[in-house]
Amino acid sequence: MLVFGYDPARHDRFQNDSLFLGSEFNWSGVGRGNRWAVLVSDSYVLGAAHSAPSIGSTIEFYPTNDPSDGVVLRTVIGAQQIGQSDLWLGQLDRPVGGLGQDDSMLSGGDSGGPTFTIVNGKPVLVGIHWFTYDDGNGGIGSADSIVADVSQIAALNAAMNGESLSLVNLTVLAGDMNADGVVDNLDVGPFAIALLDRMTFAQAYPEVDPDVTGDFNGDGVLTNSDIDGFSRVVAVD
Ligand SMILES: [Ca+2]
Ligand SMILES: [Ca+2]
Repeated sequence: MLVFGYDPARHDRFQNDSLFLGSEFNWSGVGRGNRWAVLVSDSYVLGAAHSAPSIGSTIEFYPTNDPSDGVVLRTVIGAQQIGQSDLWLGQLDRPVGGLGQDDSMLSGGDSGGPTFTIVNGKPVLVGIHWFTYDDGNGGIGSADSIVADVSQIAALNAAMNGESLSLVNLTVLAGDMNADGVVDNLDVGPFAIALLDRMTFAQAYPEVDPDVTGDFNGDGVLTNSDIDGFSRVVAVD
């Protein structure tokens, strides 16, 4: 992955710089050893098979963003490639206990590095940077995987000896304008703000796309024509 305008102070959490743009989040599950490895459960990590940590190697995890503030060390004791993909699942010698949960990292030279998106204010893992062997034009190419492929999820869970991935439901709840998971009277105010002042709404509810959550007539935008539909779901709930 190429980060335009890359600046270690802003983009590399291991620099422990106050400018780091992810400083508000917990990156404790993004580990590194001789290769990247990101936690997906208490004792399993994901990476790229072509650039995976070797068996017996040590993975370092940092409970805070500060690499000088203590380190948690674990050893890779097992690994397997998921199907024919470049997705790699590694097993640690013992659970990390409380690390991980919300993590992210962007870096250059990053095979095995994770990609995240923010859902409900927390980073959610969406991909591992890996290598594709066939670009469809007779060559080879590099791309991000998307972990949320159904067959890969099943294969990962089956290989984790009773541990499992925590999946996030990205289904949009129509009318949940304040993103609290329910549609009720508390959504009336935000709905009105979205209609009248998009800038204010975006600042108050950055995780909500009003043209998706507030679109009740299916034309892809929130307008006064959606008031009737919104009123019905609020009244029902
Ligand atoms: Ca709501
Ligand atoms: Ca609409």
